[in-house]
Amino acid sequence: MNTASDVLTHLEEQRAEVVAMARDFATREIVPHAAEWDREARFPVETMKRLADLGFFGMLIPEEYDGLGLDLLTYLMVLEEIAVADAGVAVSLSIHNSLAAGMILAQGSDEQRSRWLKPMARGDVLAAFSLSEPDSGSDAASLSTRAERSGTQWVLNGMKAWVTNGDVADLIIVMARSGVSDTPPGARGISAFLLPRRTPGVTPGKPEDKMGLRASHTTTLALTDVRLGAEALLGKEGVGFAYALAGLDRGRLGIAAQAVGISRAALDHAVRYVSERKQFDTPIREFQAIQFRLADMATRVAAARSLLHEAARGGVPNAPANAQASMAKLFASETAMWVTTHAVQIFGGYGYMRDYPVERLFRDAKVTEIYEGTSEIQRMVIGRALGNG
Ligand code: COS
Repeated sequence: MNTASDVLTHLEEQRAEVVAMARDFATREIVPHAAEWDREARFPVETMKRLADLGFFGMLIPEEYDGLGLDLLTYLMVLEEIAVADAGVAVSLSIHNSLAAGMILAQGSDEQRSRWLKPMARGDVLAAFSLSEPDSGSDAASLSTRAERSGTQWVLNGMKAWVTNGDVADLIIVMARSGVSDTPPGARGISAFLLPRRTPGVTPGKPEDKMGLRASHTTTLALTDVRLGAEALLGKEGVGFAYALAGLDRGRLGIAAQAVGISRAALDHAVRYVSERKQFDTPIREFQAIQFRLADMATRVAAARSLLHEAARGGVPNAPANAQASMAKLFASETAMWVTTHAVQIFGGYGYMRDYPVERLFRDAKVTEIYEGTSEIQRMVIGRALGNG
């Protein structure tokens, strides 16, 4: 009979194996190309296929649907490894795994799970998530895309914004206000729909010309008389906003893992550079100003990772359960911005040049403080949870 400690040992061995596989793949197949993908704003189709072959499109999908069925912590550690190499690739994977697959697993009917999860796990279907609109960002419940009933069908009209994987996804989970004039404003009345991207009337915009995360594509999505069958409704009508926020709780852990990966990469580059770079006839690592800066960087990266891992286990001490993902995302993303800023400073003039990787990491870090909820929204979520706790 297996004891609890046998099970734990097995889980830890499996975790170490999967994380090592991710690190190895990222080092060999992503790191050498990341600068080029950034320069050319190229979504790396072939590399995504190889990631799918490793099972990384089905990390949280149970084995019965052909997924790897990883636990949340292992999944986040894999994302960190991918983000060390390229944070753009990491976010494409995070949206697919945490948000899209997570929402179908949590709210999908048996039919919807069978229809979508297997092809998603195999990598035949890449998925996206679409909540924001040009005029609806932090105030997500103000969205105005409509889903109206027409017989047994739904007809969607509206404009969505900032959709990661928007032009390359096969399936998009879209939030729209259902019903017509009787729909109340705000969170109530929003529903979630499973929208195949090639449905007539779906038009992704051209990829946005972004500051960072340029290997991932972000687009608008124009919806014009898009007809969907009744089977496209995910979960219950009118509860889509709560599903989206629950999805974002998982998604925000993914962004925290991405931010830890960016920070770790910046720290690694800085540590190597200070041994090579000499000023005043001395490797700059000998200077205490540099040592203290690196010490603070390393400490913050370790703290961000620890908080993330505690949040993934749902066990941040003395923290309300519904604020843990926000805490991890807030701290990890602000750490990423802080650590990359200091990495650029250590590199001096070279750090400001596109030839050096810390410049890209600095640009990549910024959006982690913005998307899947700005730092201000995370503070609001944490503050409200404290008030209720
Ligand atoms: N999980 C599940 N349900 C949740 C939830 C969560 N984490 N947080 C809130 N809900 C539910 C609430 O219980 C409420 O349901 P009831 O009306 O049935 O009680 C409903 O969702 C609305 O919640 P709330 O009243 O808190 O909504 P607000 O309009 O005040 O918005 C914020 C809450 C601001 C936190 C939300 O709009 C938000 O997270 N905004 C940022 C959006 C974002 O991250 N966008 C990025 C998208 S990816 S680029």
